[in-house]
Amino acid sequence: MMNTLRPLRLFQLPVASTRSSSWWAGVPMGPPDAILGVTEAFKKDTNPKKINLGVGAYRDDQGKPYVLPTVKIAEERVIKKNLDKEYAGITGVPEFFKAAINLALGEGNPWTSSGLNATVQGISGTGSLRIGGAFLRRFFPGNKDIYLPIPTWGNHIPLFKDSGLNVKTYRYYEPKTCGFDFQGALEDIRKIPENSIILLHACAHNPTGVDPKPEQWAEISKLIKQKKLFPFFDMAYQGFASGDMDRDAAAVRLFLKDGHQIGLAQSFAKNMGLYGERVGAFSFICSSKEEADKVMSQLKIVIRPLYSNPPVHGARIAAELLNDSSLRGQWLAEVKGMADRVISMRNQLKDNLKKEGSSRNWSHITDQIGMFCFTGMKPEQVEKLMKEHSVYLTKDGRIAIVGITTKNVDYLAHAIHQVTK
Ligand code: IK2
Repeated sequence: MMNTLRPLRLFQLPVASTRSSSWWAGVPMGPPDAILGVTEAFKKDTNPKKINLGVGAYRDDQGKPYVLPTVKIAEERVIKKNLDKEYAGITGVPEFFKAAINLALGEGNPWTSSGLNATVQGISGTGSLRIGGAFLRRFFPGNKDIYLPIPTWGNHIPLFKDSGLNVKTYRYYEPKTCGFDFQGALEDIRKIPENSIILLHACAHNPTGVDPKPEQWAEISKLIKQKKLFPFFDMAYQGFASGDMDRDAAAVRLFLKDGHQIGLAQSFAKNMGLYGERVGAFSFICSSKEEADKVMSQLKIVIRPLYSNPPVHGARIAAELLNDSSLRGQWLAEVKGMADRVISMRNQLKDNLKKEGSSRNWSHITDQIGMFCFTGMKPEQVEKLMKEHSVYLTKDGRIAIVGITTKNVDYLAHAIHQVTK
């Protein structure tokens, strides 16, 4: 005889009587994240040759996540100190955020030495940008419009919208040359109404890998000054572009020398490999110490209801690294090593495409800088690359060069040639 008894449910969930009575019935399904969604698709692929060039996270030449040796040493030192786990202040770990802004502006720089900076620890680059966005929403005396380059890091748009700013754009990238659209950028910046905010990638522009040349930066700075715009720098890749911290911070320092007051978000995700530790800083450089003190007091009021105070562990590691001159020297060499590996992978990819017989001009692979290359591949070519070759990247044709290794570069060049020939 068939047993008609239902299995006994020990933990029965309360069931809403009708669908529409649920609080969340009206919540629509959201799309996967444009960048992190690529990793989800990659994980599901069973092809042993698969390559993930979606997210910008550095891999060593074995394709493995890389913990910098100096970060390991710094972390061991932090652990040996046997510190307590009390809350940091609202602004974070002072030894960290003071060293962070000096790394950006240079040791002994006139701005921090005169107390003109209001600097706080942020939750990596994203959280630091968000602090800036929230503060500008509340206090920016202009029109609350922020102009972003097209294209820009995908998260900038929702981040500034959610901060309550009006997101607008200016031309930046020229698809025909896969390079910087200098004239387009100048034309658009000229049209921006006075007293607006303009977002600038300090170096290694994401997603294009295209940066203005020093003389172009000089002209952009002059124009932004003339137009009375507020420059907000996002510096997520200091050291990662050229391997040299000072060179990568040149645009930020040039703007300050030109007399701008700036906003600056810093991330230590890439240059220290502290991705998940969420280490960053946000600063305003003000016109007087008194003004900086007032701004600082309001930054605390912005942060307190957001997350109260930031996590301490990663910031302590970064502080150890930045404040010990010998460890710092070793760290700088490691950053240079990462940047050099990226440059070497760019060269190998370009050479292998040539060997494959590609007649296309791939010089932008080596002209562009930083973690990413904006290949110029069309969405249908990207689709084919993923479906037929298991090479994963974002739909805009961006590849994270940091995911290329000496072992997969041949396969990658072959796959790119197949979809672009
Ligand atoms: N700003 C820019 C320009 C960034 O590129 C990033 C990091 N993006 O990395 C992910 C990717 O594009 O694949 C950030 C800010 C913020 O990074 P984080 O919050 O990790 O420091």
